[in-house]
Amino acid sequence: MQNESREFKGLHAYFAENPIEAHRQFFEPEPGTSRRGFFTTAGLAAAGGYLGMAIPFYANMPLELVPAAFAAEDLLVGKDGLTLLNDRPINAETPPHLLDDAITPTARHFIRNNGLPPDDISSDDWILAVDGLVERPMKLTIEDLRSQFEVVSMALAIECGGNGRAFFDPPARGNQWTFGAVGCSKWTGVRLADVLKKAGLKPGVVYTAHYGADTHLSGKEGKLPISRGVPIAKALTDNVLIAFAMNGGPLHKQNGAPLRLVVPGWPGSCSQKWLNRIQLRDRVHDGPKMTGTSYRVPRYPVAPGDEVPTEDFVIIERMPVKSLITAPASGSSASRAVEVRGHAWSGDRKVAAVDVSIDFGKSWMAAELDDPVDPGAWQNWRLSASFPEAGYYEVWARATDSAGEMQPFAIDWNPKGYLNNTLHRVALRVG
Ligand SMILES: Nc1nc2c(c(=O)[nH]1)N[C@H]1C(S)=C(S)[C@@H](COP(=O)(O)O)O[C@H]1N2
Ligand SMILES: [Mo]
Repeated sequence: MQNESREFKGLHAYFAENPIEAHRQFFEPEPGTSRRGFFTTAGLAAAGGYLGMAIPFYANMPLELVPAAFAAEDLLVGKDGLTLLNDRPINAETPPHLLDDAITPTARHFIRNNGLPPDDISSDDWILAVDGLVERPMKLTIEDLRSQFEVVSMALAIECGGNGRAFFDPPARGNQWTFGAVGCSKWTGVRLADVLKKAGLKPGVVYTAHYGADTHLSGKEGKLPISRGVPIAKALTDNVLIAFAMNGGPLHKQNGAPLRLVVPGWPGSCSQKWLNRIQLRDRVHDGPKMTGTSYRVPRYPVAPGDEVPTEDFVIIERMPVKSLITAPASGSSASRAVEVRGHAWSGDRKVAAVDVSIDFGKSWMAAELDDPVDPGAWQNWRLSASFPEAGYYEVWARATDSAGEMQPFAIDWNPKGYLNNTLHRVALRVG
């Protein structure tokens, strides 16, 4: 197996497909040496940072054994209960009932990586460059950010543009996110707007370009996994943060430590992790995953399965209105009286109402809905539901935003499986 074909494949998928070949690649002694264990030339490239040491009893390993160190728990250190969707790059979502907290704990914030996180994430010598169409290009340490700008803490929601992709039919390629590629942690950092104002915008600035220190799966020098940007007006909104802390502690390594952007309400891909450069441009940014069909949808409605010419795709900006039921857990049993709870959000807008149905949408009850704790945070809601008799029920939630936009019942299909804001249904056994 060539490196090329392994490029976009997780280790588990690789072992599952061809265990004997995978084992040979990883564990056979390098030809012409007596060296045993992990570091064959080919195995080294593939093993990357997974294990990082030799296996002295290599010779005893059954041929098809996948080392237990490759289990999900070891890839998801510091995370609690996330479902691993891919191990190379690491992608993991949070089951809805584990998103019940008003503010998402760091251990429950989902992970969406396009490449490999950098190894060196020490915050002391981290540098953020601000350049392009600015009067005063800057190179800032995290200490500079802390000392030269107002430090703010805000709860801000991040949702991946592909959240809900798993429910598209015909299916869309990519991570099969169900509900949990969303989170609302409390982020601490400085406003991007303040940093850009200090740098001084030159006339003609149209768009930002964000760069991070993660590396491409191919290992090719200088090849970026992702570099996206936002229109300058969005960048100057005062809830767009350059964050160096999360929920009062450090950023998690997989969530961009030591520095990231948080652009609430827009596809998560705008929120560059391991942030080391912001460039201002006189045109729409054209970095990897900014062009073609990435994070774009057809500019007109299409029927499921339609082919759409690439030039008819437009960049996704705000995320649509959506809600999540975090209690009760789907598939659980409950008594006749239950508190139904969850969150709702609508990019750049407020949610005006969340309605809940327990009778398959025949009637709806208005949930109690909190204001966002900060502009850009999701809104928490709750409702006491009582069920007339024992049996199978579904609890449905449907949010409506300040512009009257309401979650649809059926999926609005698009080729890449973005923006699925279909209402959330939870199965419940009332006993
Ligand atoms: N440098 C970098 N930034 C990135 C990504 C990435 O792969 N590399 N993924 C983006 C995508 S697609 C999403 S949805 C969010 C997810 O943030 P999280 O992993 O902290 O939940 O990070 C964004 N920022
Ligand atoms: Mo994403």
